[in-house]
Amino acid sequence: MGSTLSIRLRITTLRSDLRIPTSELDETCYHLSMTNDKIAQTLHQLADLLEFTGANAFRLRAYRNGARVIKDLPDSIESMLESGEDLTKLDGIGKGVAQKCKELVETGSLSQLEEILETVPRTVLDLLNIPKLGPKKAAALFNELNITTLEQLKTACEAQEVRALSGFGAKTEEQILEGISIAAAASQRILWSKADGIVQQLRDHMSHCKQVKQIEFAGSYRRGKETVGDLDVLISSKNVDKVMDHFGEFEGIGTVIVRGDTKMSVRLENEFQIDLRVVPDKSFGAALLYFTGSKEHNVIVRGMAKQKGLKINEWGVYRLDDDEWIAGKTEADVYATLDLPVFDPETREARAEFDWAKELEELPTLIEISDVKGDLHMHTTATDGRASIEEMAAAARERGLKFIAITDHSKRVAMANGLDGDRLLAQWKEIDKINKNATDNFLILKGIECDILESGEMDLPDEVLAKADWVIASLHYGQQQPRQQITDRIIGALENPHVCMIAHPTGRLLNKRPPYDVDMTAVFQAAKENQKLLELNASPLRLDLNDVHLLQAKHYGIPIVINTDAHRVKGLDNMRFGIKQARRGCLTAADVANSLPWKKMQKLLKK
Ligand code: DGT
Ligand code: CA
Ligand code: CA
Ligand code: ZN
Repeated sequence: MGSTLSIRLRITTLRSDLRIPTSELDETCYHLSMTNDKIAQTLHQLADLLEFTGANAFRLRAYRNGARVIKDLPDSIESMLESGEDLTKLDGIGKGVAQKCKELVETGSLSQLEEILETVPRTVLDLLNIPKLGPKKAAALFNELNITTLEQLKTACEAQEVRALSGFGAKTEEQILEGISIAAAASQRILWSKADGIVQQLRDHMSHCKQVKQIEFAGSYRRGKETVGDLDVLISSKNVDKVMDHFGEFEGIGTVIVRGDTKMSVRLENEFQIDLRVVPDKSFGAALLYFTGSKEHNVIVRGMAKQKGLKINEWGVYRLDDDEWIAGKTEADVYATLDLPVFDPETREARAEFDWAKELEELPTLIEISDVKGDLHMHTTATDGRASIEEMAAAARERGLKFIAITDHSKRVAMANGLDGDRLLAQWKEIDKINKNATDNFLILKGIECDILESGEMDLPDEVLAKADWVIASLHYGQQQPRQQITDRIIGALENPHVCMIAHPTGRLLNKRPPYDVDMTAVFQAAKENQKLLELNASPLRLDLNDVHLLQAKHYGIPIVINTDAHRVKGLDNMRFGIKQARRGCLTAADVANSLPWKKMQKLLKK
């Protein structure tokens, strides 16, 4: 461990010397770097595909563990290899994984992966998106029934062929059928965080094209929707051809669907679609407004234009009587013709924004990441986290936070080594000690993420919870219970005097698991009555509460706490996804409890 740490430190200092400003890179020799995330993703994909070939489990585990380690590394594999570091010195990286990393960095691909893809089509990976269908079962479907797509699987289930396989049954077949629609949706819409990764790469790629005057990423991505169906890229330029040529060279493009005079659509190798529009500079604002949407927002904008004797489309604003172009260069110009302010893209859903414009002097200032002072949900090595209390605290300080709460799991979550009362009290002693030794005002709260048991009781006794600074209640088990039972469990937790907040209140996992059946109106009422807080979990997989619930909670006057639920140091960076979602819920800093210092935040609670 000691040696790993010293290597990491040395490389960090090395790297800053090595770093070359992107602008200095020659366009022709420039290629997208092989990021740690991309390496990890490729290793995962290799392991997943190997499953279908019946490769031995030990190797698969090595690739998956390696991928996890690489995702957590503070330094890039690429620069480590560049400076001749031996990757196998890192914990959890063996010869095989190190070799794969080298091949990926040097060639941009893996020959083994290419080989497998000749016999196993990539579409089988969609099967892995079916909830409760593990890799082993997915492989059996492929090997024994030759199923390679979700559609084929649906047909086979309907013909009752699946239940005949060993290890399957009528019940499994039913669950698979139910899960297929979730998996189908998952292969169509990607998480915002993933879209954001593509956006950064594409922005970088297009920055090397001199003909690009302005570039913006519109559509649901710009509105910050939690999942994105396709990406809408908008560019202003005088040279459409050169821009489209350069766009066509973006790494990862599988097929060009169409290329016209102003529009070009491509599909990436993973099927994700990108639409590009190239417009003249004087239309950029009009096009940006148009392609940002939402459709509902645009409908109202067009209606207002008509009433003023104007017409709006992606090219500009025109007078209806003589068809004269009057505006279009910026969004502000276009909105101004309707006496409207420039709405934050996250609010353009035709929900509250037009009322605000009518009733308020100024639009509300939505919450920003710099408003956040504390993060009140995170895990450590005591349970399923990967960093110690002190490491999490140091990382939170680096990110400008003033306080955090350590909230490891309670004992019911046995697979995460959840804490019983004794271990928890021991952890709190340690926190007291760390706080005492701190030389700044940074505060670590003694917290717990306590499970709401299937019976409705709390997983830890009241006398333990009473000693906490901060108690989160979560419902991880019994999520299939009927609506009333789940609602009662959550309300029961809200009525417990020691509970401060309900975490991820609807339990959804985007593209993976629908929310549990819960009466949110009853939950809001109980939270209000008991003066409790509700979480906006910032994990890009959860984003729970959703935008509509956030706006409802705001109307009830329930303070929201935006937390990362970090299980590793880097997880703290997920705060920005929570902020996006909060803005979609039209929250201002005043609506968000952890924009207050802890002393003031505490006063929001009855306790
Ligand atoms: P997505 O891609 O499903 O996540 O959602 P959006 O909102 O990005 O939808 P998309 O890609 O179909 O279109 C991007 C924006 O372009 C949309 O928000 C509004 C605008 N737009 C697209 N098609 C139409 C249309 O037929 N009428 C109007 N008024 N606007 C449209
Ligand atoms: Ca879109
Ligand atoms: Ca589109
Ligand atoms: Zn948690």
